[in-house]
Amino acid sequence: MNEHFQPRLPPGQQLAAPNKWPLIGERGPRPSSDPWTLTISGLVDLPTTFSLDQLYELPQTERVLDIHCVTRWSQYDMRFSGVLLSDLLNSVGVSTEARFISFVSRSTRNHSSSLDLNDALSFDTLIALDFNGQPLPVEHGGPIRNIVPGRYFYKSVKWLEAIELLSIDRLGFWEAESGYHNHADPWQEERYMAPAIDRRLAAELIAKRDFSGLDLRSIDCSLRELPGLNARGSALRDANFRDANLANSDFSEANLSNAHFQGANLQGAKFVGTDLEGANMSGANLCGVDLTGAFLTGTTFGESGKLPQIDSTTIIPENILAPLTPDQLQLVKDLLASLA
Ligand SMILES: Nc1nc2c(c(=O)[nH]1)N[C@H]1C(S)=C(S)[C@@H](COP(=O)(O)O)O[C@H]1N2
Ligand SMILES: [Mo]
Repeated sequence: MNEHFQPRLPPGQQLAAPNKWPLIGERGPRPSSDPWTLTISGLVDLPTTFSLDQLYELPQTERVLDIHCVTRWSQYDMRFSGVLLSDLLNSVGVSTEARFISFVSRSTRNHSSSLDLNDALSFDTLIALDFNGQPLPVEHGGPIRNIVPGRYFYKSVKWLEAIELLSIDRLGFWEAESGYHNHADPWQEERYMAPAIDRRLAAELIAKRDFSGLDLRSIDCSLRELPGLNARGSALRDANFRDANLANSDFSEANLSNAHFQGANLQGAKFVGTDLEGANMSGANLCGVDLTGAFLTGTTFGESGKLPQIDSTTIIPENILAPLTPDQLQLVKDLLASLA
């Protein structure tokens, strides 16, 4: 094998179905009757507002690239075109003190994301206007979004309306709210920052078996005895429940994206309305588990030959399965069929 061989799929990612582009996060921009514009301000020589027409009149560049979502799905060969960030920045002149660049969305929650300016430029960041030769669909960030190759897709902001050049970094929405890693390199699996929760607090909560309503991102509960855990409405992104005993636990409405349940005993546990995007349940005991209304984009049920255990009391409604990757969908269908 060529010693420079690099696989195309970053570690921990799964390929989405051909031509499928999942919808993640906000579904639409902040309602406004203002025409779409893109304003570049901050540490620039000539703060400028471009109309959509003006953006289309600038030289258009096409890029075919792979996108990688932090919730573990990837898609190859996405064909975007628009204006190169470097071309836009050259036209306004960047001050020498600028170190960071913040991309700001027309969003009801003031969504934004930032990058080191040198990274943004070295990646050939694109201000995308078109996808597959058509205007970018609104739900995917049309009419204007930035596309950052080489970073998890949360760095690519939908409904882009402002770019600010900064001397000091400003954390974006997901980076501040969800603990998503600010560097976001999929090849290093930089999904989350270090957890904010201290060990003593974690130990107390584990002893009480009550996580309800709390944000305990990346908490380590591997191998723990936690039967009957109350985790209703909690935020447990990236939590580690490998090989834990969670029989009859209640995770209703919890955010469990990228949580690790490999080998866990989940008998009788409730996952009603949970966000399981990117979560992994391979080898878990799912007898009597209720997955009604769960979100399964990028969820893993089995890997490396390790299947979960299910029985006739396991509730996996057909209508939640569509977001699974083709391999995982087949695996779940085979499991369900083996019961019949
Ligand atoms: N304005 C805005 N931009 C956003 C988000 C969002 O919620 N709002 N989500 C981010 C995340 S986490 C991802 S994975 C991608 C999803 O883009 P898509 O819905 O077009 O697949 O958009 C990113 N940009
Ligand atoms: Mo994402």
